[in-house]
Amino acid sequence: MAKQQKTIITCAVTGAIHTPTMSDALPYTYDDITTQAIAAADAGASILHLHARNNKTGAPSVDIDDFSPFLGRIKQATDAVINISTGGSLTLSIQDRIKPAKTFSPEMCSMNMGSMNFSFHPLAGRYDEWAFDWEKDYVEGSDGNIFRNTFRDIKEAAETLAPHDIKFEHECYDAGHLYNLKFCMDIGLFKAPIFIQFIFGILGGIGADVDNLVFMKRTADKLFGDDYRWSVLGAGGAQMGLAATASQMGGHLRVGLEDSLLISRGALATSNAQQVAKIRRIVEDLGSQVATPDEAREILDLKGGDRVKF
Ligand code: KMH
Ligand code: ZN
Repeated sequence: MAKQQKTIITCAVTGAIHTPTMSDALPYTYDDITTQAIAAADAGASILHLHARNNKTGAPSVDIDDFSPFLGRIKQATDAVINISTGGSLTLSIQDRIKPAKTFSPEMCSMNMGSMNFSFHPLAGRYDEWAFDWEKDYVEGSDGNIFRNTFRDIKEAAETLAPHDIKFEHECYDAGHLYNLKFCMDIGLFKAPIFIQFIFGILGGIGADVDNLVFMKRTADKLFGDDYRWSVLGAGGAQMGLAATASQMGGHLRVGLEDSLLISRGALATSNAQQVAKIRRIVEDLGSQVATPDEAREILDLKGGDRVKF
């Protein structure tokens, strides 16, 4: 019988969607991002997907100086694969967004596969008071966001980062993004095995249900055959259910406070590690095993933690 593949847990620690008002658990200082990332790795995450934020206000940042204070500390304390976002701040140019990956040459970074509406403005209605000045406008104003990832942007990002031998987490928010990815592979921008993150439940992308997961997986099978590995991210309350379903379907999964602030419907998570521990327990209870960082490196064909620049 074929050996069962282990499940890779990615933890997306802070992101650029949620704001400090929404949860006391959302890490944004350098120290909190460091501590929570290490705890998430200890709990079973073999990949840490990282964004930076302003240390004082929690505003999303792509400033190199906002990454440096935590990248080295996380690397020293864990063996986890570091994945640096090239997505966001969502409204910045691709040139600004890829600077952290270009500077630090991590084992992985995100690569968003299409332009889209990307909004979380409905969240604004839940809060009367905000901890920081920037938050209200940022959240409310996201109804005017275009998350720009044109073919030209993707080409520029891929070509700029190619010398770094970084494995991309291809963020696909809808079926068209899979076709964009196929086109980019056909013109030689990305080589197999590619790693696709199927994303469900972002306002602007495909909805969060199992039917859509099966559809995205079937479409990817058709386009990429054996040339891809895959993982699932469900936004908000869909996070745990879709993650568990993905592991049962032979895929990998992503949790973390970037994607959901909840531990169960209606209850805020106390930390990233709490979400990782929960999904690990579910995966193991259902008879699968979670991958160690080195197993994740093997499954995804990564360059190795000794070839990063931080
Ligand atoms: N926030 C997620 C829905 C990125 O960092 O490039 C997608 C994401 C994008 O993680
Ligand atoms: Zn991200």
